[in-house]
Amino acid sequence: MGLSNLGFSFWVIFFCSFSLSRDVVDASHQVFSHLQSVQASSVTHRYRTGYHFQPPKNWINDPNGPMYYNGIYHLFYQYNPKGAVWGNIVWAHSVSTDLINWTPLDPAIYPSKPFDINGCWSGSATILPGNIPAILYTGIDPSNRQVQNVAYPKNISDPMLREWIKPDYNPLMAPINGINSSSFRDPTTAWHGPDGHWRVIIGSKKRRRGMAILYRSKDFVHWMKAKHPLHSSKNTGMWECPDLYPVSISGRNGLDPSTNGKGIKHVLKVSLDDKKFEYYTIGQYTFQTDRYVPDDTSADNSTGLRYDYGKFYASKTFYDSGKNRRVLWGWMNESDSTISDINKGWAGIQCIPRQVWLDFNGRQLVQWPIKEVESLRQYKVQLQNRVLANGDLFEVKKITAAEADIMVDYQLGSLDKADTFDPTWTDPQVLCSQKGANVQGSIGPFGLLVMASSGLEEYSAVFFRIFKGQHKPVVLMCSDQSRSTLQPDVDKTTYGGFVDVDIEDGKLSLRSLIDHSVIESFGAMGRTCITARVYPTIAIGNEAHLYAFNLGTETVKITNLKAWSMRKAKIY
Ligand code: DQQ
Repeated sequence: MGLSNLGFSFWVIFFCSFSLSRDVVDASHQVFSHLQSVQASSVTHRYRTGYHFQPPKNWINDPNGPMYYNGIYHLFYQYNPKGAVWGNIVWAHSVSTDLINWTPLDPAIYPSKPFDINGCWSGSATILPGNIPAILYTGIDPSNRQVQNVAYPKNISDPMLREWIKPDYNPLMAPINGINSSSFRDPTTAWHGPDGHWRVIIGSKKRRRGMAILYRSKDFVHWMKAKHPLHSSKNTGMWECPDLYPVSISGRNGLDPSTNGKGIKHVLKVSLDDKKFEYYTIGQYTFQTDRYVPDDTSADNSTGLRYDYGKFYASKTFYDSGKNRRVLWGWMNESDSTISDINKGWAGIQCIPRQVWLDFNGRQLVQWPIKEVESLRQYKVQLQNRVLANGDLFEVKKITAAEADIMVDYQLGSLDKADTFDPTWTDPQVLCSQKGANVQGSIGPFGLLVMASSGLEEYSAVFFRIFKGQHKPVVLMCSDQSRSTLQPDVDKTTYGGFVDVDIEDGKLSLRSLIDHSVIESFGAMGRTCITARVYPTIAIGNEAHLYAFNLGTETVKITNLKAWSMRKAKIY
């Protein structure tokens, strides 16, 4: 089926000869004032994506105000119209009917009034009664205070909602009564309670305590700060882009933000400004007290659950009433240097939107790329029942390996043979860094080498290791970028996450969406997700290859492998 064996010795020589490099994860958007308006002289296409969302040029960060309105999806995002580093931020705007192909429009919200003259930062959309969309966003005022504003479509009968107006009664919320004016931002979608009052939370902190400040309103115009935050957690630092939403304890359907009651849990996600990653908890939100209490199965700090254990930040969900699902967007920053971004003329992409729902065990979320992405699948290769012994490697041929969707189902042998898990191994990222793709184990490492050069001088490895835990097998998923490029000036951090899945039957799966400089991977049908950005120098375009491998001493079987070449999406 278009697959052939590469010799074991060849593979081992290259695979075992690399050393790990662990760079520091960069800041989400550092301020380079002198570079903010440096125009891109030209746009380099080399690492541009084929089907992940990105504009033709310049810097992008957080997805803002995603919504489904009258049959059209709207995506706004933080955008610098003047250059490829963060600055001059406006809300760029694109529309779509399938969340995959997009039509760009003019920026919807940009600095023009005293309450946002120094910046239009992140926020969310709420559909008000009467089917009126409203956007709440953070404005930066003339004193550089962060304030919360509202904007409405100028013409509700324009299906594209091109123009937005900002009422003069803005700002709705100002940092008074002890709120830190530089740590008060990113309003969520509002929801209303049985008392008919609206609620919204704003990200903030008090000293090192991260918090979600709660406001209430009867009319969406006058807002009152509640006495206590909806939730806070010590030593977590500033909470950016909070997101609170209900999930059903049974089934995958999404819920309107105001749903609560029996059979419903809530999710609170926060983006940690200090760490540049996010965590979420599953918990109970009580309308009557307006308090959110995480379940004791969810760690409420930076060791907690993550949507994605790789490059993924400032995410936001919305309820897609058209398809009755909850959809997650996240920003994927670059892993190269600022100077490379200026030379490329662009920086930042958005993830493939993911449907999210509560796992049947109630302990975590499950995420899966929205079905619509499958419309881009073209040529397919498939193979079944392929056994991989220790050191085996084979190439998945005939597809465009730089623009692909690949799904692999594994059948493992006896789990008794697994190496013993040391309970002091609490940090999966450290474990993946210490036990990279070249470190032999019993069950694993096995997985995929993606964006690989034919001589394996360059590749990224997405793989699993299985350990014998005290009560059940421990599954570790890693994305190892240490050999992803010959370029020195790139963050090659190895990422990792544990996978909370029952594998007593020996079944495990991996899916990767590969798109030139992106590897978005989903372990165990979306129970653990890891995204990496890579910049190969050899494994580019047709020189990129895809391999399946096993370096564990135990044999693993690929029961089913499907891989598709992906078509480019129409994005601009
Ligand atoms: N990005 C926005 C802020 C937000 C941060 C500014 C998160 O509103 O807190 O571009 O990446």
